[in-house]
Amino acid sequence: MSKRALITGITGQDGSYLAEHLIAQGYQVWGLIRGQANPRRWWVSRQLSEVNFVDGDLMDQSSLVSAVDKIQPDEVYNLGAISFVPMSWQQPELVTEVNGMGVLRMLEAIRMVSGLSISGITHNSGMRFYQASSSEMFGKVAETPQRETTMFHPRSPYGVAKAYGHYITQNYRESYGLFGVSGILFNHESPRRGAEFVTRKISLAVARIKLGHQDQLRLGNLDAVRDWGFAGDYVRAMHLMLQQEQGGDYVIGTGQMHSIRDAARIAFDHVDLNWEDYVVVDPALVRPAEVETLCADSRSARKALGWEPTIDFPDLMRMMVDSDLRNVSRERQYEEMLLSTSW
Ligand code: NAP
Ligand code: G4F
Repeated sequence: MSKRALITGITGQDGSYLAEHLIAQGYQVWGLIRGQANPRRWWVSRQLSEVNFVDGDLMDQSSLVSAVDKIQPDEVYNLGAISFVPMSWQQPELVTEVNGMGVLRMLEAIRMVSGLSISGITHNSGMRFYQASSSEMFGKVAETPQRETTMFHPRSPYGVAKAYGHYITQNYRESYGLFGVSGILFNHESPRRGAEFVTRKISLAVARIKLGHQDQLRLGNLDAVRDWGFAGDYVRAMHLMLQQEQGGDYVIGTGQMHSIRDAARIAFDHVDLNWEDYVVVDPALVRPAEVETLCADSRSARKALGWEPTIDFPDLMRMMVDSDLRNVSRERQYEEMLLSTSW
């Protein structure tokens, strides 16, 4: 019998890489999909025809109970969230509902369906749960690098909601003996990254500028520093965390720090352009409270999981620029075809 996995956030960057990885490991993969006609469902089906879908929303408790009851998953990966940090100042209540309360709702669905109760603590049995915690919880960092025991000081409503999700996962582990894991993942990127995040915003702009579709790139704080890795590497770590003997917390990152300025320089260099000729600082893109630096100390996770990243940041940026050069030139060819067609 193959193992069954339920993934929330299947239409996102990590959901797609994780689904691919689990299918390759022989899993039957189910993706929770929300909305009446989610347009990204089509994209996932085209990329991964083996993925099964079940309707549900992290805002809706009964839909999560139905999904868990129907699938009876061995492993639940809760990746669904509003993941763009600036949105959490614009819609703090919604972000808290999805990213914070959504975790509680998923834990409750697992507890109800698998019959866990306080009086009958059963250790490490039943469904295993992965929560997508975030380095954004460290915020105004108490020490560098950050590890599992570093104090949290979130700087955005997003970070605060993620901290709630993190603690409630720990609490269900301690209260009900649920096999719950929090992966405290540092920034991870890929050609599938949303265009609102800074690395993809840069790679897309570099491709468009190189191919003559754009003439400048507007960015916010160039001095912010992140520990960026490749999403394909990080989903392997998620899976490994659920294969351990017991639940726990794991910090995952590369331990390498780069600034936004470095990211722009690497990407423009790759197409033989000078970043300073194109990047414009736009104060409107600077955040009300910034996370200035992040850097992971993932020694404990590497030792426990036997995990290592395979792609460094300069290669990752170059991979993303190459992919966007292909995307932009395909779009251009399509536009030219449309223009040249006489209907
Ligand atoms: P992403 O690309 O933005 O994907 C987010 C996913 O969440 C989408 O599939 C979206 O589905 C889904 N979602 C949004 N609202 C939902 C709701 N109400 N109910 C159910 N699903 C909902 O994010 P990602 O980069 O893959 O990140 C995955 C998870 O890891 C997120 O929880 C994120 O906060 C966390 N994380 C990410 C990073 C990183 O660097 N990427 C680092 C640390 C933690 P729709 O198609 O329906 O919108
Ligand atoms: O790419 P970002 O938007 O990612 P951010 O805020 O670090 O959040 C990502 O990583 C978190 C893990 O630490 C996840 F939990 C979260 O879901 C998400 O995946 O911004 C990175 C940095 C920030 O300091 C920001 O101020 O880039 C700076 N930045 C400068 N100019 C910009 C821009 N960010 C964006 N998105 N757009 C800009 O123009």
